[in-house]
Amino acid sequence: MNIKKEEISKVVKKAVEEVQIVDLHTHIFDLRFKDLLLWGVDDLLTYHYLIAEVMRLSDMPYDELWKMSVKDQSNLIWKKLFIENSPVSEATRGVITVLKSVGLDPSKRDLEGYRKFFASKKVDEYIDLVFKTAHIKYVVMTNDPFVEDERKIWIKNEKGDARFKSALRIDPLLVKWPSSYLKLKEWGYDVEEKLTEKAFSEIKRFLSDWIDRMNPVYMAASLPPEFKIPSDTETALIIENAIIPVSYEHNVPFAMMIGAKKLSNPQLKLAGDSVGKADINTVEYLARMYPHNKFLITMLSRENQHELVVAARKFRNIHVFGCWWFLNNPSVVDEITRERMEMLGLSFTPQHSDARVLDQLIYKWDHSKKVIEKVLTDKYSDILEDGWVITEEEVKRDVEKLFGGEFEAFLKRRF
Ligand code: RAT
Ligand code: ZN
Repeated sequence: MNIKKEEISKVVKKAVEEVQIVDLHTHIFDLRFKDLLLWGVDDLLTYHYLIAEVMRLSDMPYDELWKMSVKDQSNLIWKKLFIENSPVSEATRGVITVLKSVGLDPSKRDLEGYRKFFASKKVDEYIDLVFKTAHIKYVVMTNDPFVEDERKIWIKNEKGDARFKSALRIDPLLVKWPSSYLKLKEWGYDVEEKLTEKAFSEIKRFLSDWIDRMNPVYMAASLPPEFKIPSDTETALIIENAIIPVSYEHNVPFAMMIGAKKLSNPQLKLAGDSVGKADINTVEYLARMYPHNKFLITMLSRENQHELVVAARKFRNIHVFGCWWFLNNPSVVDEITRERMEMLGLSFTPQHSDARVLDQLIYKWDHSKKVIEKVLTDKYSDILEDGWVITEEEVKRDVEKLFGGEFEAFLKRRF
């Protein structure tokens, strides 16, 4: 049945509320990875986004912060960002959304009480609760074989939880070759620092071995603003001579997350990365030169968004995803999602959560869904105004595409 104009917002709201989400980029882990899975109020409060915010209000030496226990850091953040100031930033608001959604009362401002609640939970049951509350079908993790704590679990080849799929993350291979080649050597690959044909074939063997082991949804790397291909940098050479052929051969797309300026303030550690505008020509070059390869692309700088959408219109082997990191704020998500929908229709994935703490799945999706719902309602309203008709099933279909369906369809395509 066709939807009446005045009912469109209600129908979209329901469809967005109920959709089962594919979260295509997170940093959470299944239970095999034990302590690498972060959850609960102290992990929420010590999220690196909040570390950056709290240090703006303090003259404490950075070293002192890093010497503190997680609990003490969390106490400090609670006091400074929630009690001495109102939690109006996106990352502080997120903590409140989580507390409310799991049945706690944010108006009590009772950090100890919240801690008791989480201490009483069993992690496996809590995973179920979070996935149910956030309507998650499955998440894609970030799995870096160069991280020893992860590697030792992968090489056991244990079966994981099907709701957690893997992504083979290869930043060290691409951006730290002069040290990471030593690791490859240690693991039995016949490489030297010099990038010879032999080295490329050994890197390909390394990637294939890890693809066989992890069965990843994609390979991925975070790349700096100055990332440029073609060029004679190690990053460019390894991508063109090893990643591209392996990605094609295994039909595992290459996800490029471009524009992260690593450790702009090293004292802040993980919280110290910044952003820079990157060169869209690199993205277009790869899509043009390798039309049979598939690329998942997100860019960090707001200034890159328009040209990225245009590039995606030109190259069907680019799938644009997410409002990444510093863009994951309602005002910016709204702008970018409109821009993308106006030029790509439904052929993109508006958001991923980037959750580092399990519970963040709840707030990241709650906040983004509200914005995406608004954008979609406006777009439907415009065409209904001009006489188009839409059924409830069509709204459901469209919403499913935006929250994972289109991504899955892209994974299945072979160009
Ligand atoms: O958003 C974040 O938490 C960043 O620190 C990064 O992890 C980024 O998302 C990445 O995947 O490199
Ligand atoms: Zn991330």
